Amino acid sequence: MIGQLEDLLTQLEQLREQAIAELASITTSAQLDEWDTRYLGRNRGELKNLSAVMPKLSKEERPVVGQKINAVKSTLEQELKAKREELKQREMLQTLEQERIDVTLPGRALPAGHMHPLSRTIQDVSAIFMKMGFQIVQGPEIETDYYNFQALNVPEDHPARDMQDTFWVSPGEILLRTQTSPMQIRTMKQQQPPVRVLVPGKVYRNENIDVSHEAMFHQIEGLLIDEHCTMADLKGVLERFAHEMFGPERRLRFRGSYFPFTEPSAEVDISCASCNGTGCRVCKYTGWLEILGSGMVHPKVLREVGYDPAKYRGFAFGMGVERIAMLQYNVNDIRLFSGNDLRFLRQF
Ligand code: 2U9
Repeated sequence: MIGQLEDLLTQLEQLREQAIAELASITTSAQLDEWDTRYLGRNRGELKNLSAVMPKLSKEERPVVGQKINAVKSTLEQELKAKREELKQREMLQTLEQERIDVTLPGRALPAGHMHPLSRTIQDVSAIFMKMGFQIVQGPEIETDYYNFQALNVPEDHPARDMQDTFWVSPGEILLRTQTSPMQIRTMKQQQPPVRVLVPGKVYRNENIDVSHEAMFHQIEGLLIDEHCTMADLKGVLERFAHEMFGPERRLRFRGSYFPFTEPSAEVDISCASCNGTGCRVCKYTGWLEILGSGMVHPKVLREVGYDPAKYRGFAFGMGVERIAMLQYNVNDIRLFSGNDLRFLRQF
């Protein structure tokens, strides 16, 4: 039996050496799992196989072999644990290496857009009037006949209705607003004076399209209502606007005109920047460019919204945003603003 014992212990020692030698060449977790099953596996592992002889051993031999088996097992388990840790570290380093980011590479530029020139003009104009205490308000583009015409002193048989060719949603009732004025009516019906509002927005007119006419365009209208408001206030506010918008050297000219919703009414011209008022092609040799319509709010309009015309006066004005932007940026065709041609838009 002694020879057999020696033999068994040698086999166990060889198993240990062989297992450790193999372990050294293992490079992946999958290989390590295989190694684990092969040597330490509870079912058919090599160590388990050698332990199978235990019952056949004598009482004296059993603890000797048992100790050796336990020693080999514990060594292999320790080695396994160390190897697992080593592989984990190595795999982590590999991942880090593969996923390495070169922070010195130049970034990929995102295509950045910018504000539309009309939006910029609306912002520029709004900023000037906001400094003078005007509030910016916006309202519906689909309106009723009442707010767009009747409340503004444009009755059904009034010739002004021929002046503006309207897009009707339901004829005589619902329409696409031809001006932003219906919003001023809404504002006045909601609050008592003083009123100081600026209303930018889209308006619609059934026009023949050409370099200076579109069926959809933008307007900015302003309204101020207070006690003791006069035409001098109107002139002062519009002059201040023109000087901030186009430069302090520009001169203004007020020409008598007619609108149903204002009385008296005036059209406002600005001295031509190209020739400084001496006359050139830009101003058609007049020295002046029309930029605004304006006037004192008609008493009928004040009465319609419930204001007492004996107590309150007001002035109003309106401008076409495209027209202002064309003067501002020297654009010669209104259709460019809604054409969405990037070659045009990128110039702003
Ligand atoms: C209320 C009372 C009066 C607004 C006004 C104009 C004169 C005007 C045109 C400019 C160029 C329209 O875009 S355009 O074609 N506008 O000339 N607009 S006074 O008057 C109002 C508005 C609201 C309650």
